[in-house]
Amino acid sequence: MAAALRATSSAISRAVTARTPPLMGGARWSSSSTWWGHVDPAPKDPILGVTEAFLADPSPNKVNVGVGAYRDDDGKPVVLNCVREAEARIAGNLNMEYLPMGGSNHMVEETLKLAYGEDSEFIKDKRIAAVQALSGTGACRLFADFQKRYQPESEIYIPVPTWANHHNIWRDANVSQKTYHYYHPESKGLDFSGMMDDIKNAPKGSFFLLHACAHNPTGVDPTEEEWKEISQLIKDKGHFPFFDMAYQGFASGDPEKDAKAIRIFLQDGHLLGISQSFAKNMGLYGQRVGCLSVLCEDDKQAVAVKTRLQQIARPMYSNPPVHGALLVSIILSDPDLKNMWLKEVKVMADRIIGMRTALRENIEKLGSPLSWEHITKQIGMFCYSGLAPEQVDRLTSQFHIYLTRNGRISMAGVTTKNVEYLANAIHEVSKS
Ligand code: IK2
Repeated sequence: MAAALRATSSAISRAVTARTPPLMGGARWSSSSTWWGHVDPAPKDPILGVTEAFLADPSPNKVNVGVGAYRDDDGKPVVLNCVREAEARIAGNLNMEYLPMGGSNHMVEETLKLAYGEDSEFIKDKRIAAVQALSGTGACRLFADFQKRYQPESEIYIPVPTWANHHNIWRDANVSQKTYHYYHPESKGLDFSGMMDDIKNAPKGSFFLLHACAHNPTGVDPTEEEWKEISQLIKDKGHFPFFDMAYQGFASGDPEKDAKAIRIFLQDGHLLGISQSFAKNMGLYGQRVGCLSVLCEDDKQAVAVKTRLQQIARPMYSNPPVHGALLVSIILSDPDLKNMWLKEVKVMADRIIGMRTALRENIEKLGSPLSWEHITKQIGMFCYSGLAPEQVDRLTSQFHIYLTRNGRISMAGVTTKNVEYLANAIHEVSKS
């Protein structure tokens, strides 16, 4: 028995040694080296680093329009009333058991209705492989890993610009990346012809990452007509559309309207993937609730894909967290709570739309000769101001206003109290 155990343990040890990679940078361990001496500090995250700098600034005038997290008109984080109500309902009634690897089936079922439509034939026909994910980031990452595993030669086409983390996600999943034209700096709108050319010229069967609504960072979305043309061309070229929908409800105030692009693609008969997040539209940022879905050819394929998604999740985090998923499933399945949620989403979207008008009017009132029309034309949480990195630096050093260096202003951080100050600072740095 002891000999058998010894043999097993040395076999395990040999197997582990064989899998252990050499140390980074070509260095191998020696008695004089340290384990982590070759590790350099990572560069600051371009978005989260802004919040760190804001927090460290003692100025009483400081303004944070960096991170895309909703604030009320007093600049305070918001917990929605529907969420408070759902929390009250579950208080004391819960055990803390693990969810299955694919998360809460109830939450996933309700979430799919938001993206695919309440009466979607694809839901009825069980053609959608879907799992709960660690918010939108986790859904994108799970998909990227799935793509690498089952379409290992494929590339992902990412818009320029995009949410900076998209690049990290597909890079870490080892999927090679290409870009497509999206934003037109002169018009501060969509570069539709550039985008169409890139879709046309991409090798057949490429993957395209599309922002379903409220594009981050530009706030520029294609019109319905443009989406129809994009969908048709992606279909003709045999590409795979993957929608990142982190802001459903935040563009128009109505989650149904904001799903328009996806519905057009569904009508056109695409097979597609969708990442959904409840960070913004339900204010569940830190709860990390989201969903990854892949529309398949039939129910059998959907089962296979779902089990593979679960298999990818298992060694990373086993199963997703339960609390936020419960809140989402309670809110979406109770008609009163759902109505309350829809109203609250609209309040958030409308406050942002109101702040766009106020910011533009305040800058124009100061006599700026530049055009600021794009502030009110763009939609969603962000305004892509067109300010250059040096102008952003001045906003921060002179006025204690914090934003990403690409000139993106999170409109969620603009309030009736700071809008005049912000407008004045933007006018000052854009004058010369
Ligand atoms: N996809 C997009 C396009 C996003 O904008 C986000 C959230 N970004 O918010 C931070 C910021 O840009 O200031 C996500 C996905 C992922 O969000 P989450 O993982 O929180 O659901």
